Parts: sequence; C-alpha cells; structure tokens
Amino acid sequence: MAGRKPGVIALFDVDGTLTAPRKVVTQEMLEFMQKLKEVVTVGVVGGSDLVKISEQLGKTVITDYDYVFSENGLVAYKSGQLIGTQSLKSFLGEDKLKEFINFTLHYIADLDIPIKRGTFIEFRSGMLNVSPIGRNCSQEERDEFEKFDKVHNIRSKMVSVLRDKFAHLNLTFSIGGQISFDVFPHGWDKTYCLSYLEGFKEIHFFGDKTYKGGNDYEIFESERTIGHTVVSPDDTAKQCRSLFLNH
Ligand code: M1P
Repeated sequence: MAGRKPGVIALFDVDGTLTAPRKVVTQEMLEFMQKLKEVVTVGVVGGSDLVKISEQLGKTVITDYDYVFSENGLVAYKSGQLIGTQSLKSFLGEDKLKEFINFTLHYIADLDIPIKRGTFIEFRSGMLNVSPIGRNCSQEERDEFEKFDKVHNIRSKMVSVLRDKFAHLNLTFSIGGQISFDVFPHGWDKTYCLSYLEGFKEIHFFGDKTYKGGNDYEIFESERTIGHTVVSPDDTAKQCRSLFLNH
C-alpha cells in the first residue's frame, strides 16, 4: 500500500483501547483504523477468543486488519489467514487439565455470591477463561458483578487459591475483563503475539491495562515494543493521530 511506513506496526488491545469494555466498536473508530492502515501496518491483540473479538470489532475483523491475534496471539491471523495456534490441552495433558477444572468448578460451587448463571469455564484453544458468575450472564448482571467484585475481591481471592494449589503447573492468571480471568502457561501472555512480528523494527503497542498485574503489562514492558498507555478509545485515536498522522 503506497505511503505506508515500512517496518512499523501499530498494535492495539481491544477492551478499553479500541472499544469500551465488551462493547461494540464505534463507526468513527472503525473509520479511523482504516485511515491509519493507509500509513502503517495495523494489528489487534485481545485476550478474548475470535468469536468475542468479532462481536466487538465486526465479522470481517480478520480481513479488516493486517494481523489479528485472539487469545493473546495463541490463535493468530495474518491478512485473513490463520497462521498459528497453541493448544492448552496439548501443553497440560488431559489429567492435569481435568484436575484443574474439577478443583475450579468445586471452588465456584462453594462460592457464595449474589447470583450465578452458566458457563463457568470456557475452554479455548490456548487458555481457559474462568468466570465465577458464569459467562452467560446479561450485560446488567455483568456490570453488577464487576461492582461486587471490586468490593469483595472474588476473582483475586480465587486466583490466589488457584495459584498456590497449582504452582507446579506454571500457569499465569490474568484478570483482564469484568467477570472472569484467563488461565494460560507462563509466557502465553500478549507478548506471545510478538513471535509473529519478527520483521518489524518498530512495534507500537496501545493498551489500557499496562500497569503491573494488568493484562497489557508484559507486552507494554517488552523491550520489543514501544508502549503507549491509553485511557479510552478516544484517547487511542488522539495518540495515534499525533504519532502517525501528524495532527
Ligand atoms: O479482553 C479482556 C477480557 O475480555 C473478556 O473478559 P470479561 O468477559 O471478564 O469481561 C474475556 O474474553 C477475557 O478472556 C479477556 O481477557
């Protein structure tokens, strides 16, 4: 594409960076991203699976962006083509996986929280997503859980129990959204997607959870990226305008 800066990629987190958390991207942001694609390579890296990223960024997401990394890049697409996947099942093996799932479901069963719905563990390609309230709660119930969790620390207490109990499995627990946390092997955080970007000399990463413990922290801190902290999708567009569009 004429006018594109060679060797430069702008890589974006999804929730809180391109969209409001778990909400659909605005038309304005979509148009902005298309404009940005004229001057740099553009990629997206989310903790969610492709189904959820598509709900937020649109059904044509894998062709709209040069790179789409779902599950932190454990499932990776380039120009609409699948270029790599990682498997948690192969990494852990069925026995350890079952032990972890059984313990986690027992823990949730014993948890006294105001409401519970369904899908407490979502089994993804490279990770498990664990939700104490259950993933198929409504938007209102999701917002209520988030508030409740801020006061009662349901997820962080659960994570610390799981981290101790399964220390031997070398797992990372990442609280990136409102109602759940992701579980994957050490190193399978968002830095994983950088293995697909060897040819780039400048990798600009934009994310909102770039603080220690946030799910953008590792990639933000990586020596391979130039990290940018944003506070909202509008802030993302503003920072990109001044960095890449010179206004
Ligand atoms: O992108 C951040 C997180 O988004 C979702 O979290 P929640 O449903 O808790 O708001 C999940 O898809 C999670 O995997 C992801 O990290």
